[in-house]
Amino acid sequence: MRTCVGIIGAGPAGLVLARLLHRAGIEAVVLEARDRTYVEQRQRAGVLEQGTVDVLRAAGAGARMDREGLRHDGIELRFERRRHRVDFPGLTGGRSVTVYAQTEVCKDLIALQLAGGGPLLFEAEALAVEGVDTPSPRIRFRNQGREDVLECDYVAGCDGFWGVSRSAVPAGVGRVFERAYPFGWLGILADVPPSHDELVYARHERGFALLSMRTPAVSRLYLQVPDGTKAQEWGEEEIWRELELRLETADGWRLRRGPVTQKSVTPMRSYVHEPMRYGRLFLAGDAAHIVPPTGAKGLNLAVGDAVVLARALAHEKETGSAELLDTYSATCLRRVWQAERFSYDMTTLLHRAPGATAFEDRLQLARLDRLTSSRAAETDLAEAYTGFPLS
Ligand code: RFL
Ligand code: PHB
Repeated sequence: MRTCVGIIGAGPAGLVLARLLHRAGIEAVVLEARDRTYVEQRQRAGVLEQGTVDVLRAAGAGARMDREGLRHDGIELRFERRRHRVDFPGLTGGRSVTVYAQTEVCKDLIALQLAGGGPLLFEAEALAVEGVDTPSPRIRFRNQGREDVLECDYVAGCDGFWGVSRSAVPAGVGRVFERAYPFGWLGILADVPPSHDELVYARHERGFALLSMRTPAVSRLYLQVPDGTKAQEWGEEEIWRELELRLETADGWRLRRGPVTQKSVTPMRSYVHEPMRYGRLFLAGDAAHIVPPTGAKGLNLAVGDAVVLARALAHEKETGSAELLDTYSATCLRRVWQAERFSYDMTTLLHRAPGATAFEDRLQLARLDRLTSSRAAETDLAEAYTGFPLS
C-alpha cells in the first residue's frame, strides 16, 4: 500500500488531521489498532475550546456538535464550602467553551471519514515506523492477522501516549520532560441530570472533586484518589458520599445522585517529548505530550497539532516550500508548554498531595483567594481555560 501521509491512530489528532488533509486534496491512510466500537466508546475529554469548535466546524464536522453541544460561559471554583463563578466572556472579550464529549467528536469524524474520506482501517496495528530519516518512510502494520507495509512520504504519529511512533526517534535526538503526580482521578458516568449547569472544580482537604456532564441527562464526575487505586475498590454509595463531602457548600447546594453506569481510574502525568518532528515523522497529540486533565487541555492540544501539521503539509504541496514543516515542532511546542503550565497550575491549586504540609494548604487557599479577588488573576485563568490562539 502507498499514500502521501500515513496516519497512525484514529483518536482526535489522527481523525482531525485526516479530515483536514482530505479537504486540502492530500492523500492519507489512517491505521487504528482498536475496533470502531472501542474507539467510539472510550470515555475521555468533555471540554472543547472555542478554537477547537471552530476547527471542527470548518472541517465540516460541526453539525451535531452545534445541535447537541452545550455552550458554557463559565466554571465554578469551590473551596471552604464557598463558591466562586469565573465568567469567561466577561473576562476574555466574549470567549466561552463547549461541552461535547470526545466520544461524540470521534463518532462524527469517523462517520465523515468512512463516508467520503481516504481509507481508515480499524484493527490495523502499527508495529514499527521505519526509514523516517530517508525520503520514503514505511509503517509496518498488522491487519486481520496479516502483516503489511504502508509506504508514505510522511508519517503522522497520532497514536497516543502508548503508541509506537515516538520510539522511531533515536534516543540521542529526543528529550523528555515529565512529572508524575501521586494521585489519579476516579471518574464516573451517572444517569442523572447535572446538579449544576456549569463545571464545578472543588478543592477540599479530602482531595479534589469535579462535577462535569455529558448531556442534560448524564453527569460526569471525578474524585481525586491515591495513586494505584482500582475502580472496583470504590462502591457506589461510597463514591456519592465522598463527592457530597467535597462538593457541597454552606449555602445549601446539594448533589443529585443517580445510577452509576461506568467507572474508571486515570493516572495523572505531565509529559513533553521534544522535538515533535524527526525527519519525515511528525508526532501529534498525546504521542508527543500529556497534561493532567485538570485544565481540560489534552484534546484541544491534539486538535491544535493536527491543524498546524495539516497547514504545513498543504503549504508544502502548494508552494514546494518545507518552511512550515520545519517550524512544526517549535510552533506546536509553544502552545503545548502554555497548556502544560496551566494544567500544572490547576492541578497543584486544587489537589491535595499526600503529606502536604499545613503551609502548603495555606498557600493553596491564598492562591484561591487571589484568584477570586483579583480580576487580573481571574482573567489569566479564563484566558488559559478558554484557549490560546492557534497561530
Ligand atoms: P488518543 O485519543 O489516545 O488516540 C490515539 C489512538 O491511537 C491508537 N493507537 C494505535 N493505532 C495503530 N497502531 C498503534 N500501534 C497504535 N497505538 C495506539 C489508539 O487506539 C487510539 O485510538 O490520542 P490523541 O488523538 O492524541 O488525543 C488525545 C486525547 O484523547 C487526550 O489528550 C484527551 O482525552 C485528554 N483529556 C481531556 N482533554 C481535553 O481537552 N479536555 C478534557 O476535558 C479532557 N478530559 C482527558 C480528560 C483524558 C482523560 N483520560 C482518560 C486520560 C479526562 C480524562 C479522564
Ligand atoms: C470531563 O467532562 O470529562 C472533563 C471536564 C473538565 C476537565 C476534565 C474532564 O478538566
